[in-house]
Amino acid sequence: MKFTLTHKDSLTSARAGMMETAHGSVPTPVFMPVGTRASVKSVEPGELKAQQVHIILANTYHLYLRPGNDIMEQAGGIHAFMNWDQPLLTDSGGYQVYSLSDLRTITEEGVRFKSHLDGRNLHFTPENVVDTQRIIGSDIMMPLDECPPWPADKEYVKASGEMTVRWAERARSHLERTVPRYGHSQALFGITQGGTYTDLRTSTTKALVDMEFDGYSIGGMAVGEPAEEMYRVLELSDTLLPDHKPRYLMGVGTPENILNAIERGVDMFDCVIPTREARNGRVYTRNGHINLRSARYAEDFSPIDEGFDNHVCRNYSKAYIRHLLNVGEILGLKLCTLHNISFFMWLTRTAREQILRGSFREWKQEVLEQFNANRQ
Ligand code: PRF
Repeated sequence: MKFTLTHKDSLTSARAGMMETAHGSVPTPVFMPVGTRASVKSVEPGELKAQQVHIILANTYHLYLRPGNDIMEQAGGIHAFMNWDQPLLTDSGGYQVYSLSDLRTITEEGVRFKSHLDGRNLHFTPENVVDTQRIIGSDIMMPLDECPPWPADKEYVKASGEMTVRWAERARSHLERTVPRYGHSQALFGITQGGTYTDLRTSTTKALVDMEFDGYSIGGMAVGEPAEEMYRVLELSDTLLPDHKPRYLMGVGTPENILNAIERGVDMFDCVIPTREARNGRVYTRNGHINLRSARYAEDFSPIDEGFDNHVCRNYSKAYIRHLLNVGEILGLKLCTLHNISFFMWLTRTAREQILRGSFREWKQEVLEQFNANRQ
């Protein structure tokens, strides 16, 4: 996988780049909508492209449970299965095992757990998680890792981070012993851990950088730590990660988190916020988020964000979408989802334009001031 660093901001650590994957190029910074089970809930691939989505994320844990490797392989991989012909990244499932499954035991070998669906006993290892991602056929794969909770004591985070590094090494060696199944190349990133401990974050990051992955994911963040702690870890990571590889902050975040992370050198993001919150009626505007289920919008025939140039704002009013949500029409969820995806894509796309123009810092400040002005 090729990553070209197009421009580095002179006032901040923000970067504009271009990532080339087997299914096409991705301009960075980029937001990746979440399609956990091979679907960005309620939205078709063609509609994602119309919102200028370049790359989506799916999950090894969920796809391994259902439909399972056998069906995924018969389908010819995830791109053919879901009719998405653009780049796709898979998370390794490590994080989901910790958050979803029952009775998990982590050993040096891997993680044993019970499926949250039917209680089946399952075992993920750094090797079989690579095998599953070979079968899924994602363009960018993640190694198995452990994401410790926050706070966690230092001894635990140290041992866990060291194991994540050994697991990354095993994933790397196994990758080299296997071949892509569908004729396209697949990249593998390393995931840094170490919590918010400076020395531990430094040592895991350095060890992974020495192994030369195609890119680096910053894991273990957005697990309850204060935003300032996360920003401090990003500033540290910025000094340790190579310039010429993409950097992905896993599971982040709000528009404010995203802009602050871009300022600190992050290139890629994924988060359920735009899609999950849409299904609760929360939609994003340049003046902050609003909840369309509220009765205050019952007679408001203006668009979600006046002057915001996207499909939903050009064609539908708040009153109409509020009505759809109010009576339980599924179109309501879909329009909110499309709108929020379009908003997050606008955010990272415009950040890139501003970086290229040399005006990122000023723009970011204006966007956040406007976004937070009417905070309720
Ligand atoms: N590891 C993996 N996936 C993740 C995370 C992680 O640490 C996070 C961080 N909260 C989100 N998704 N593999």
